[in-house]
Amino acid sequence: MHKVVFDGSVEYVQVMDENGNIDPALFPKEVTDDTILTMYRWMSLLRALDAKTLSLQRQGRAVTYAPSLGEEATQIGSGMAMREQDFFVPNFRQHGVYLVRGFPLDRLITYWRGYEEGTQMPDGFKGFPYIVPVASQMPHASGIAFAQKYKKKDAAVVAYVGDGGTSEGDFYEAMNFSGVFKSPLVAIIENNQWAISVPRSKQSAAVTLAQKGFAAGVKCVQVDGNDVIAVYKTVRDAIANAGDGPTLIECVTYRMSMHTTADDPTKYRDQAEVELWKKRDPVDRIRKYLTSKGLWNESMESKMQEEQLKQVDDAVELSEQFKPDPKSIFENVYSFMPQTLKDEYDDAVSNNFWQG
Ligand SMILES: Cc1ncc(C[n+]2csc(CCOP(=O)(O)OP(=O)(O)O)c2C)c(N)n1
Ligand SMILES: [Mg+2]
Repeated sequence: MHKVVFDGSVEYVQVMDENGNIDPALFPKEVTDDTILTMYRWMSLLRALDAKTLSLQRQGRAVTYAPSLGEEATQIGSGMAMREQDFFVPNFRQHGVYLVRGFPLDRLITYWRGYEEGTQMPDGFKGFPYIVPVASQMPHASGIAFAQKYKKKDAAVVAYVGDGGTSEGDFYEAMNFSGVFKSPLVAIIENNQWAISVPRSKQSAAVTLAQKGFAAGVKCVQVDGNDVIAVYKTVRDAIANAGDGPTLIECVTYRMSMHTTADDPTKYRDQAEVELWKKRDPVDRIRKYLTSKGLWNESMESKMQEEQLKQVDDAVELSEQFKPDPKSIFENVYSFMPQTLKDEYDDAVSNNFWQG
C-alpha cells in the first residue's frame, strides 16, 4: 500500500497591500477607523522611541539597543490583538508590544541605558522581561501556557522568536510540548530576514518558517508582517482558538536597521535589498490608507510627531533621574544571601565600593 498520510500547506494572509488597498473579504468587522488610527499612533510612537534610543546610545547615554525599525506592524498588530488576561513573552526586540500593553516608556529606556531594574515588571503586568539568550524564552512560554490550561484560566500566551531563533532546540522543544498538551500558546516568528549577519536563505531550507509547526502538530500560518491589520486579525483568531491548542504564526517583515548598536549591516548586506523593503514600509502603508480615506493629513501628522517627540523626551528625562542602588547586584540572586556572597557584600560596604 502506498498513500499520503500527511499533506500540509501554509496559508499566507494579507489584508492591506503595499499601497494601502484593502481586501474587503478579509477585513475584520470589529476594526474601525479609530482602531486603525490607534494602530498608526502606536507604530509612530515606536518609531520615535527607536530613533531616540539609538541616538542616546550614540551619545553614550545608553549602553546598547536593538532597533525595531521596519517591524512595527508585527509588534503593534499582535500587541493590540491580545486581551487583558493574555501574557506575552518577548525576546529582546518587542518594544512595541510593551508599549501597547501599557508598560511605562521611561522604564524601557532605563533598561537600554543598562539597568535591569527597567524591566522589573509592575505588579500584575502580564508580560515578561526582555530575554537575550536566543529562543530560551520559548520553553518558558510553553510552560506558562500549559499552566494556564492546567489552572483552567481563560488566558493565552503570546511568545516571540526571531527567524534565527527557530533553528534552536529550545524552539522545537517548546512547539512539541505545546502541541502534545494543546497548550494555549500563540508563537510568533518575527521573521525580519536576518539573524545578525545570517540571512534567512542560510537559516533554513524550508520554504516557510511557519511550517516548522507541522512536525509538532501545531497549526501554522504565514502573514504579511508589515500589514498591521493582517497581523492583528491572525493573532486575534489564534488567541480566540487557543483553547483548542497552539498556533505558530510567521510574520514576514524586515529589519530595516542594524541588529543592535554593536552591529554594522553595511558590512554584509546589500543596500538594494533595504531599498526594496522600504517600499513595503509598514508605517507608510497605513499612513497612505488613512490619508486616502480622508482620516489623516499633514497637519495631523506634524502635530502627532511633535507630541510624540515630547512624550519620548519626557520619558528620557524621567529615566535619567533613576538612580540604581549598587547593592542590588547582590540581591535577588538567591532567595537568601549565602555566606560567600555576604562576605563580598560586607567587603564592598567596608571599602565604599560604590562611591567610586
Ligand atoms: C543562545 C544564543 N546564541 C547566540 C546569541 C547571540 N545572538 C544574539 S541575537 C542573535 C541572532 C538572533 O536572530 P533572530 O532570532 O533572527 O532575531 P533578531 O535579532 O533578528 O530579532 C544571536 C546569534 C545569543 N544571544 N544566544
Ligand atoms: Mg531575525
